[in-house]
Amino acid sequence: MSLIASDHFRIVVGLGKSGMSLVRFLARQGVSFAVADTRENPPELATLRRDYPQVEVRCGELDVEFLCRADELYVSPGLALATPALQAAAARGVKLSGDIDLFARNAKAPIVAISGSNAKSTVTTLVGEMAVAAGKRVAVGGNLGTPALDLLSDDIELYVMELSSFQLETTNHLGAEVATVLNVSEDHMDRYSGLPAYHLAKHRIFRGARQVVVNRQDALTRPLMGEGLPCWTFGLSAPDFKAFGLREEHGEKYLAFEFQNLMPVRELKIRGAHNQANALAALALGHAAGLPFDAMLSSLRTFTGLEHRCQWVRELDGVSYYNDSKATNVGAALAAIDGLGSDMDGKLILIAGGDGKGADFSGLRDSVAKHCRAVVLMGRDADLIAAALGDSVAQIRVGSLDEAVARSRSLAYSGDAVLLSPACASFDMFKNYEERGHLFARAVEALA
Ligand code: LK2
Repeated sequence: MSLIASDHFRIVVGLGKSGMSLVRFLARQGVSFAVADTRENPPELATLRRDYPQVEVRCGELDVEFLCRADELYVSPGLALATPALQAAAARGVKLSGDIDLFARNAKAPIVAISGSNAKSTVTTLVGEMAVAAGKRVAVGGNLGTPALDLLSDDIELYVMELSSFQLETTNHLGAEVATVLNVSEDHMDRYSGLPAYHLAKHRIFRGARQVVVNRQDALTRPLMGEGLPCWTFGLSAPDFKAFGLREEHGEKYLAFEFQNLMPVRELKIRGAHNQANALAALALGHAAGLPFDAMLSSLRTFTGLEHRCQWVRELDGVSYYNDSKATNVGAALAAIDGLGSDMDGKLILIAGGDGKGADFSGLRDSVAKHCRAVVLMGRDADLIAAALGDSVAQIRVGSLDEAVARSRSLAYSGDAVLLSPACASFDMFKNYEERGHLFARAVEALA
């Protein structure tokens, strides 16, 4: 059965990972479509030509006349919707949509939908593991791992989806069983006119949702619409009805639901207040999706965290090295600096910098002053960070990640930690944050 009428014509705009998943899906459905990309040599071009030689591909500047041959464009999250050619096509009646829209139209099992400025991969992975522990046939992906359309299968019982604001911008209807925006802090100011526009994009996740999960400590996570939907909350305060939180009893801190203690916080392997909030968010989502507490708690006991997310790499001369390359915005770097900084006796040597995407770095100042011995800056926006930090901390400028690691080592005392938490995207110097994290770990492991 196809939900796509066959007399329609579609164009996949952007041939990256999700673009290629769109191609596979549309080809499977047997509908007619073409592909366009702004780049002369998009990453998946060779794969497309090999596996789908009959599909028409247009590379280079987008041609409005060509786009207007389609009824619907599936736009890559890497391409701004404000792109003039896309807006021109939309003005002439072409529908702008994306892979998540198509996924939602074709998914036959409930969807747990997770967005937020930070921690979405951690919470998505946790909920996925909770579902596995509960014996569900679960598919996990979206913005992390496998593209949404590649997850679709008739025997799946639950979809756990990480969704970025760029993916949500092109999502007209989702219909999740439960949806959440974990937190909202500034990011992607190179693609949005300001925080309100970014906030609005994220809130599209609530379209058609049957239940919502809200962060009690962040008012921007409350749905802008959908008044009256069943609402579960999480936060670090003691929980009331329909709420997950922390409760202290006889000197022991517990993860708790309503008036019931679930598990001592010390049994978590992931550290820091932000990770306790992540665990509570995962419990709230899992509970809303019908997962039993025993399975969810056993997953929380074993989860050790994600690669590139405040990941311990090595200890040398009494100094620990942490890879937090996934911190691509100020909020994420703050969570790492505060989380790690308040959990140790020594000080941090922070390695930061890269493509700041138009961010205001002044939010880093107080935490850096409190927890850092020095800051080692690199990348395109090193100057902006330096100016925002002012004379609150010692600063060093470097030209490469290897140099950053070497200089950090010479600055650190026994008991300190070296933390790569850039508060920036990596695209000015690396393929992506994963490559940046791997090269950091390699440089650290090479220290003699
Ligand atoms: O902004 S993104 O969602 N992700 C980066 C960030 O959060 O800053 C990750 C940064 C890093 O260092 O790895 C994002 C940026 C560019 C993208 C994208 C998502 C480009 C893309 C797809 C998704 O495809 C390019 C095709 C364009 C036609």
